Amino acid sequence: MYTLRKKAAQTKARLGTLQTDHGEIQTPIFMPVGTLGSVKAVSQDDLVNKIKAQIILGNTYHLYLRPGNEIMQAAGGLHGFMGWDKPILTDSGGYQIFSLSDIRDLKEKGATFQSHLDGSKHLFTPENVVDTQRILGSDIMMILDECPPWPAEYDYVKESMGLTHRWAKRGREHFLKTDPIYGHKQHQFGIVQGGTYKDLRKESSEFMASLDFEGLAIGGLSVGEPTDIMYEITDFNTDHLPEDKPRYLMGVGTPANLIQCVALGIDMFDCVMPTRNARNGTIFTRNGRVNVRNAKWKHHHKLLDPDFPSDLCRRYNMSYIHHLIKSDEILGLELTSLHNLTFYLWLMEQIREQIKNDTFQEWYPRMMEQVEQRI
Ligand code: PRF
Repeated sequence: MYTLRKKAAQTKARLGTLQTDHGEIQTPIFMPVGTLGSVKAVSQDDLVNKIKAQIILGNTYHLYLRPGNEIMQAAGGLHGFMGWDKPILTDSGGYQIFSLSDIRDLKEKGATFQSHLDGSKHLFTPENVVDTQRILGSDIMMILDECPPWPAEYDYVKESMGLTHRWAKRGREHFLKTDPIYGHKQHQFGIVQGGTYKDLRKESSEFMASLDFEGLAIGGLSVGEPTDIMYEITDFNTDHLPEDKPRYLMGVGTPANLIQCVALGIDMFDCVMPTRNARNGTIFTRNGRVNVRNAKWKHHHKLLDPDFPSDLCRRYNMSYIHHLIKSDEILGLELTSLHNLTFYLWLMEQIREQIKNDTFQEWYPRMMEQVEQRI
């Protein structure tokens, strides 16, 4: 499904395309997070027409608990349910079980957990998360994995990685034995674990590559470790991944993280940061981060960045945006969410242009600094 179009000369940055039955995706790409079948505060029309999202992410854990597989199948999958006809990637639920559910019990068979909604008990296995993602009809599904916390002891991470590997093999076999439900092709990505231990990362990369997934993700990073360690492990990890498969760094990150990790050979990203921060009043711009709650904006009767292609930048003075966010007005959440995602997707487009024009190498260190300024 992946075609490598170009490799940058001085960095490990790559240009490529991902082919799905719901359309082609230009990489490197950022995927807006739509956990519950909705990118929070943003409509599907705005995702397509204003943000120019090429693919969005959904979560098996949430959608399995509510509305549940029966409703999802009756709707013809997540595409039909939410009225979205572009590509969708779904995470398996492994990570969310650990971050959200109450009691969990990890066994060879799978992960038992109690719903954060009503306390009901459920079992996710490597096989049944494939089945649920068949019902969701995502274009790309993820395997069930365990993401160890940071820091974690070597022996714990090694054992956890072993479990993820055995689950990966079962998940891949089940995927290859079963068929899509709705007539469009589905792809499955493996997830490399191994914490911050390089020998484990190497072993995990080689193991996941041996199962011949359509793509490979780097999991287990951005879980609290310092940024320089996240970069170091990402850099090491991409050296051990096959060139002809897309690489997806899960749950990353800030605008600077995206730029740096493209330079380290990553093709795909997702993160709640642009949408979650938008709701707290943090917006990202090409000139740095803005906290719109800051009193300094109260008297700023001007546009923030009139040439930037978001509604917030073009039409509304900062004093008004400050007022909306301070007053918890729904429009404030909509405008900041729309803006941040527009910025993230704009940034990825810039990155692709720079790689295309052989200017990425000179451009990226400057841009990393610029986007992390506080204004
Ligand atoms: N595994 C899965 N989803 C994830 C992660 C992971 O390790 C992360 C880690 N940053 C985010 N989302 N399945």
